[in-house]
Amino acid sequence: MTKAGLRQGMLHHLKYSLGKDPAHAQVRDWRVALSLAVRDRIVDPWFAATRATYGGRHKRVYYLSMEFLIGRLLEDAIVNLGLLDEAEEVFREYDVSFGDVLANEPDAALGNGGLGRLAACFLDSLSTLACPAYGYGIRYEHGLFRQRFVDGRQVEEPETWLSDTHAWEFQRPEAAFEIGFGGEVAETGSRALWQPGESVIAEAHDTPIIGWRGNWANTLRLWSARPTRLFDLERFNRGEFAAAAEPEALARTISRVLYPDDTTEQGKALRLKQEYFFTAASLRDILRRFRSEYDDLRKLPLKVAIQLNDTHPAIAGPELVRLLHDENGIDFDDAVAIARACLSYTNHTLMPEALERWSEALLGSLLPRHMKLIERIDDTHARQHPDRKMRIREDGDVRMGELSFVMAHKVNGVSALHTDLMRQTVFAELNRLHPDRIVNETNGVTPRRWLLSCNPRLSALIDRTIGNDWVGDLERLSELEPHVEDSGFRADFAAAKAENKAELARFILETENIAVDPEAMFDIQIKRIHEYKRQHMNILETIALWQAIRDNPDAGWTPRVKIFAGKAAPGYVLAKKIIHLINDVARLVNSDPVTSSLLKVVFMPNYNVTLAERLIPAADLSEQISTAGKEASGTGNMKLALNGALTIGTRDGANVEIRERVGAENFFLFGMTAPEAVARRAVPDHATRAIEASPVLARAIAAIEAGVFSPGDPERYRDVVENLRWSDYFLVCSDFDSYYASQREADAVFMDRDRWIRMSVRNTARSGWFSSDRTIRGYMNDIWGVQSIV
Ligand code: GPQ
Repeated sequence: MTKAGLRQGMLHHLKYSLGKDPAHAQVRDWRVALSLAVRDRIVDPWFAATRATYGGRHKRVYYLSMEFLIGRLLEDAIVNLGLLDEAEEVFREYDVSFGDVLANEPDAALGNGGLGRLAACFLDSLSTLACPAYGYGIRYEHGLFRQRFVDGRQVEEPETWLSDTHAWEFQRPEAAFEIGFGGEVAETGSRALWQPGESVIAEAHDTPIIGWRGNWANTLRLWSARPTRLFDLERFNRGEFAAAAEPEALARTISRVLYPDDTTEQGKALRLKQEYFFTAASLRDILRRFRSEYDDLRKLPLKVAIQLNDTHPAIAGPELVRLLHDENGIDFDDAVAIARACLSYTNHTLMPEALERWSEALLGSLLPRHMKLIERIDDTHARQHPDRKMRIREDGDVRMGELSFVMAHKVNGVSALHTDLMRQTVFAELNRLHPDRIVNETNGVTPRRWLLSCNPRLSALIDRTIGNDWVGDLERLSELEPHVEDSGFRADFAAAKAENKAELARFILETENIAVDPEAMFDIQIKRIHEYKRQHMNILETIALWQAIRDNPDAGWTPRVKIFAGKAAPGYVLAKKIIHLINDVARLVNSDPVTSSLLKVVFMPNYNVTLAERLIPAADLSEQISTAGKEASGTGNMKLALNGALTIGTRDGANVEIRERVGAENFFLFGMTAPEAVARRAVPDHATRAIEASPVLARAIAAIEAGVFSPGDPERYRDVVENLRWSDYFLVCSDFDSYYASQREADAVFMDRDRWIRMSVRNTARSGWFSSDRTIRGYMNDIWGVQSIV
């Protein structure tokens, strides 16, 4: 593919798809024309991949996920096709800013956070590894809300990624299935047949996902809902115009918006409808494809591996049993065995409030046949294991984690620690009954987006130093290690970081109107706002630091810029309070002339994939400070370490494995271990005791209580403070001193610039294992039983 070819393709689309000539083209026109030209280049490898899969009668992987946090796709596709230089040159010819063209693409936020972004990284790796796979999800009309701050408070606005031309997808009106809800179950003899009371049509939209080097493309198939009957003409003709459009509006509600929760369960009937909607459509599609090639449904597990990304698609178990048993006459026990051999389940949290449960009443009314099948699955399993104490059904609820476990042949956790805790806690009994079922697959991130594209300066240095094979084989980064002794290399490494920081400083000035010192330590915490992630511990430490600097401004402090970004679930009052507090602290601290050259606090609004791509390459310090035992894995921790940030972190999730790999001496560890945290929580008054024992913490809390950050409104943070003092489930107070001390250690090391850079290089050089290519290989071998096609 040459520059001329790309130019020609783009001009063709500008003219024939958009009806514009170059002289009048706007940035959007260029962006869409380029996207279509790039998409054209993907179609051939995409077809070839499909043909190779059919031709070789290969097993396929189906990744079912409520969320795919894909972000922008254009640069990724260009990079994977190796067309970056060509595209840049073409735009230079037309005097159009390539950066502006890329920035014109809407950020597709079809996910909340880590879980959705993991699914997106997996898509990239599945294609890179030439693993025949489909991603299945929902084509939300509105993705995750847009976040703004009004007087420091989070305000949510609808997001409209589709209104600005999404150039990647192919609509497939022919790939449509009718999905039913409610109604009755008719039992005739031993057979049961479900007659739904209402139904909607699930319509497919396909986005091809090209892998690194452009050799293989898989499909992301997203379902949108439309009514079975578009429009009630009779009512319209009677003059009932709004009523005539009602069936349409109702049906479309199902794929209207992404639920904005992250690690909290949202028990809404619509959510359950969404879950069944996309799961049922995907299973029908999977069976249709299987049947087009094979006729014996009993052989399904030989050709089909279905991965459930958390319990959101857990209804796949009973639905597949229903399809096999009710609709195809396969004996119930066999149907269960076949379904189980196809299905596997990934758990992403142990937090009880995040484990999905649906009431039997709701399930029974929305999915009456499935409810009966769940009872039968539960009873059969209980009969097979008479010593079992727990059941899938409990207190009138169906526990979706238990259901998923029972219906899966493999269940995986997402870091070594998390998987161990799964075995010991939520799934202890099931693990005893099925000791081989739980496996670990530590998360990973795609090096294409999270190093090559987002950090061109560091990538270029790595290329110059060890060649570019690392992009498809991230462990090759270890070849950087010997260069840590080369002062020229260290200087270049430091320069790349410095330029990234200067660029971010300019962006912060432009967008937030805050001047930050690019030489200061950029200390970054970016993730959803949640008590367990402890952004409030970070802001308490910030307050304590500010107070300490004011006490003695000339004590040789390490200048810091504290950067926060992240969204709070709209209904999560305390998380929103934490945002408000951070913004209040920022306002006061940033205007304090005493500390202004030493400390700045910036909360960047509307955290999304695009913003992450800006922040991560500029980070010096990565905040991974969750209460031990609570963060299943984390993936931001991996992205930041890969880009040379040093971690300040607890022994939680994948932090443990990051520390093992980068070396304890290159990691700022603090805080209790998971078992220590459990023990500490049992100590009466643990928080009050910790506050009493820590004058630094007590003073920081006192300042909040006195209204220092909320002048005239000292009550504003009463609930935050009361929670810390009297409950503090997440042990902010008990971990505070250890955290504060670790921060001061980071200060000291940062002053020794050469030492910091050596540590930073080692973080990059030793993070290669955290590639999602490695993770996907693990799933292929341990869970799916599929191989790369070469
Ligand atoms: N995670 Cl249960 C989410 O992003 N959303 C969720 O609803 C649940 C989990 C995260 C989890 O908190 C992180 O520790 C993981 O790294 C991530 O999933 C991917 O496994």
